[in-house]
Amino acid sequence: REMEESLREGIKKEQFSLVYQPRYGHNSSRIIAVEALIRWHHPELGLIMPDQFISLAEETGLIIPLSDWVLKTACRDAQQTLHGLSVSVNISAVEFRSWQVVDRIREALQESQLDPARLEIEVTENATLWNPENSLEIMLALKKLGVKLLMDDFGTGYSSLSYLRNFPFDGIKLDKSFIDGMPGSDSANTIVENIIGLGKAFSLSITAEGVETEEQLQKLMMMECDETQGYLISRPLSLTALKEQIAALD
Ligand code: G
Ligand code: G
Ligand code: MN
Ligand code: NA
Repeated sequence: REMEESLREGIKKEQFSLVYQPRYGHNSSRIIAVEALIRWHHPELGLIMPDQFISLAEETGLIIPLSDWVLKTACRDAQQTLHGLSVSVNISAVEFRSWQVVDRIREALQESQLDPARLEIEVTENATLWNPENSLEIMLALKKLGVKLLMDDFGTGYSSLSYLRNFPFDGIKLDKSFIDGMPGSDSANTIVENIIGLGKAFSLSITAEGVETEEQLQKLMMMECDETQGYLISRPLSLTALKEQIAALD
């Protein structure tokens, strides 16, 4: 396919950049971490968002070199520029079908000299479904490296929190679809409040994703949600814009 060829070429020529979306702590005045999100700058087509090429990368195996570039760039930026902040990287479920993922993450850490405790790996629950025993072993090996594990898009799949408890996750990111219904929908409020409560019972940090309004933020703070992320607080930013933002907050 034509798109596959241009993705292959894009990887070779490094036509990508990362933007970073801040994640804020409970009182939402402090950035505690940033999520790395990839962008493709195609020479003819211009800016291409990940929704339009990640699944192709997964199907073709190009996700491996692409994700290696993301890991290395994010670790380097965190080590050289984002002092004190954690950085999270999205790793595709397909990458969790192979032990290679452990070596690849170890290599990115070694190359950048980043403290492993500052790297967070975001995976969707699909990563646990392919071969639960195998993926559990892989996740335990990642924990041994010292990185953190976050379950992304929580609530969109089939796992219950008790199932999740069998995997060594440090936190969950509550999917935007739940936050969208807040605070108007009683059922959305109830679901979010219960997930926050169960998460706390299992010592998982809870991030609410896709927070867009002040009302949602107030409600989440009342529910003692640990962390928030969303356009209300900040859109994803270039490294330069992020640095300015951090400096302005100091
Ligand atoms: O940045 P944006 O909101 O457009 O991201 C859309 C989707 O692409 C999200 O589900 C996000 O997790 C995914 N995504 C963004 N960057 C990466 C990446 O570097 N690797 C993988 N595997 N997925 C990514
Ligand atoms: O699947 P994942 O959680 O990694 O996806 C993150 C995606 O959500 C990114 O594409 C990011 O740009 C997007 N995003 C982050 N905050 C908001 C928000 O407040 N509203 C909307 N609509 N999208 C958001
Ligand atoms: Mn994510
Ligand atoms: Na998510």
